[in-house]
Amino acid sequence: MKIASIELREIRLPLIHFFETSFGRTTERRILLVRVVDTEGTEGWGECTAGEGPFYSEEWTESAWSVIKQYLAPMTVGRGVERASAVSALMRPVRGHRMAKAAIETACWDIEARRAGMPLWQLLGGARAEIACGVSIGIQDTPEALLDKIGRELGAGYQRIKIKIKPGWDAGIVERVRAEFPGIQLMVDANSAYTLDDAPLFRQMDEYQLMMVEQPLAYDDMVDHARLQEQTRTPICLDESIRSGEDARKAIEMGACRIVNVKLGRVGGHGEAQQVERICREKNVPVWCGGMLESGIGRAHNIAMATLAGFTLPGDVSASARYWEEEIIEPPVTVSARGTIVAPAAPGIGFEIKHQRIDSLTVRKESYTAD
Ligand code: OSB
Ligand code: MG
Repeated sequence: MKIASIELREIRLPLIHFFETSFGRTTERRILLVRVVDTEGTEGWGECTAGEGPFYSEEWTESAWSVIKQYLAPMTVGRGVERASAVSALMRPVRGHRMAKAAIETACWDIEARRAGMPLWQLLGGARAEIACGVSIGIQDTPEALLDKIGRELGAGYQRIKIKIKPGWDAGIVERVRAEFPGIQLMVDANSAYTLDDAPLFRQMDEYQLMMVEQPLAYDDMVDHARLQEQTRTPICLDESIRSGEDARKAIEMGACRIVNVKLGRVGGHGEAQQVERICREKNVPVWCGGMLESGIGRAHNIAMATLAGFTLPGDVSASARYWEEEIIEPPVTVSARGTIVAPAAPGIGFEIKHQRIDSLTVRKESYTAD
C-alpha cells in the first residue's frame, strides 16, 4: 500500500462518569483520530490513546498532535510499504512517542485488512472470535459508591473487577470489597502511586486473594518491582513499564512481573503488541488487553488484538455504553451476559465509522498529502 494522505483531528467526548486514577480525574476525553487513505482510495482509522495531560506517560494530546504533524505524517505520507507491519520502521527515527505512532500504524492495519476483505483480528493472527471482559473501576467518592458499582458490573456479566488504588484508598477498601464479594476475580491497579517502602502494604494485600497488583511502583521501573515481587505472593502485572517486546523480555527475566498488560498505544501499535504477546506466550506469562478510555475506534483495535492466543485473562475492554452517551462507531461495542465481546466478522476493524457524528465532535482537523 502507498499512503496518499493522513487526516488528523481532535474530538471532544464527555465521559458518562468521571474516571479517577492515582494520577487524576478525567471527565471529558480529548481524542486524536487518524484517517489514513492509500493511493487506491481505501481508508483506515486509528486512535491516539494519549491522555489529556502527561500523567499516565509523557505523551499527551498536544505532544501527539505536534509530533504527528511535524514528523510522523511527513515520514509516512507518500511512502509505500508491502505490509502494515512495515509502517513502524518508517517512523523509527522518532524516539518514543509510541501512542502517536500507533495511531498511524493501526490505521494502516485497518487498510490492509479492508483491502484483503478480512477482519483485522484474523489478519493479526487471532486465535479466538470472542474475548473475555473485565472492567476497570476508578476511585469513587465513597466506598459505598464503589461497592454499588461493582455489584452492577457483576450483574451485567463482567468476568473480573479491577479497582484503582492510591495511598488512603487501598488495603481498607480492598478488605471491604472482599468482604462483600468473597469469590470474585478481583485485582488492583496503583498506576505507580507507591515505592518500595510500601512493601508491608503489599504483603498485607497478599491476604485478599487478588489475581494481581498492577504497576504498584514507578512508571519507568523494573528493578524495584523485581524486589517487591520477591517479598510478595500476589503476581505483579506491569502496565506503564512495558513499552516493547524487549521490555517484556527483560521484565520477565529479572522477575519484575508475572503478568503483562498490553496496550496498543503504549507499545506503538499492532506490530509491537504482537511481539509482546509472542514473547510472553513463549515464557508462559499470561497477558491481557488494557484500556485507555478509548472511543469506538481504539476499542475496535483492542478487540482485534485481544483475540491473539496469549490473551488468556479478561481485559479492560468493555461496552461502549459504560463510557459514552453515543458512540462514533456503529454498532457500539456490546458485552454478552457471559462477559464477552464477539469479534466482528466485517473487514478491517469491523465497525462502521459514524462520519457525521465524528464531524460534529471535531474541534480541529488538518490533512497531510504528498507534494
Ligand atoms: O492504568 O489501565 C490503566 C485508564 C486511563 C489510563 C490508565 C489506565 C486506565 C484504565 C481504564 O484502567 C481502562 C478502561 O476502562 O479503558
Ligand atoms: Mg494500568
